[in-house]
Amino acid sequence: MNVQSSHLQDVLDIQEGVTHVLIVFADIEKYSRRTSSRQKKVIDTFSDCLDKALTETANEFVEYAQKKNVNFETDIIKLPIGDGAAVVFPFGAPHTFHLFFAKALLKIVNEMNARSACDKFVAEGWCNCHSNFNLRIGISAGDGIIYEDINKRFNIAGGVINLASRVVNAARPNEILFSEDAYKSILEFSQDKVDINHFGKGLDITIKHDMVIKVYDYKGIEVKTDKPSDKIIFRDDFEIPGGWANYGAGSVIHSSEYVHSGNLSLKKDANTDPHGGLKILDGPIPLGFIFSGWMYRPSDGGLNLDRLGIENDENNGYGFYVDHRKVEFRIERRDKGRASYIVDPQKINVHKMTDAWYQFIFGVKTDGTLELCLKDTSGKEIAVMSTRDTRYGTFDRIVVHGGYRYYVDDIQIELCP
Ligand SMILES: [Ca+2]
Repeated sequence: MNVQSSHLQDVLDIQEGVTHVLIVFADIEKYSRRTSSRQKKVIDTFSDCLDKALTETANEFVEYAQKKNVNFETDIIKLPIGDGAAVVFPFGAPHTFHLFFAKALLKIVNEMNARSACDKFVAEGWCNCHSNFNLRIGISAGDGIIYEDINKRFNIAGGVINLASRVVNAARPNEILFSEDAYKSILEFSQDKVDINHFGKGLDITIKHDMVIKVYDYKGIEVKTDKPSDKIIFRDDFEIPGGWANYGAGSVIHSSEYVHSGNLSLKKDANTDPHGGLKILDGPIPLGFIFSGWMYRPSDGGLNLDRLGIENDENNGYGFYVDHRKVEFRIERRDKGRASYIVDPQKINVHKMTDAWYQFIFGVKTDGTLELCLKDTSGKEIAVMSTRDTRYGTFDRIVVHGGYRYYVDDIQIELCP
């Protein structure tokens, strides 16, 4: 690490540690919402992004580094703090490294997010299925005190680092906020390199003890963030227990035995069809939606049918089953919870369905057409069926029926355009 930094050693020896610093504080949005195994992956990815952005910054300012005899590799201080990191440019004078670095970092992170597109992440700012993350960035500038910490690494103390952490707390995802000193400094000393029009009007924010500070947002960033599909009206990855009720004499519980994403899925247990579990939606939905998700039945899972339905408060509705013994499937109607067979079963195009996750995509169209497609984990279609029924037209719940035990994960309901 930067214990070999001759520049920082000089700051310690000659200036008693006091020097002008530029600080970029990056904070990962909703970090703690993730499972601990996912948190580790997110931090590793974040660390890679930091390194890439620092390399870009070092390349951009290579002439400056040579002229001033500083080394971006060893002289920049990186500190893991809270749900993110502070990057300190301790070069003794105002400059634009911090802004260049912050912009590069946001760009790298957003390109990475775009490569592993995830609806849940886009909708909620976090997910357990990918290592995507959004950053908030706070920038401060001023005199700080460099010291060697108990790990024998260079560290920083003083108001300027505390201020950076206050500023980042006021930032929104994908936003770069400057402290007042950092804003004034970059305009005064780097006029030729930054456009004043890129800064917003100062905003007063209250920090603790009713103290008010002024911050300025930097608008000169192009961040393309995908808007979540507003057609998705329900989604559950089962990472947060609760919200599901038992139906009849069956039970559903959050379980870590088999998962498609994260650490938990929903386990159907305790009794056979129609008993099971249910989730009441936020409001009633009409015809014209796609219900999709993943299911898994272990070969020692007992009774054979995985069976889901979309129903109303009288348990009238539509659904389907996958029969593991016969390796067949079929669309069905539910009349007061009892299954009515409106189409013949068909063979699934594999020898067995147990011990592997498979995806179901169940479309309920506005004209009463019901379509079911099953896919294996590689995305290959292994079963397709369609039929039509117009008896029911409004639904308000997802019901887990069938034999026990099997597992459901990553389900969603998307309204058709
Ligand atoms: Ca899950």
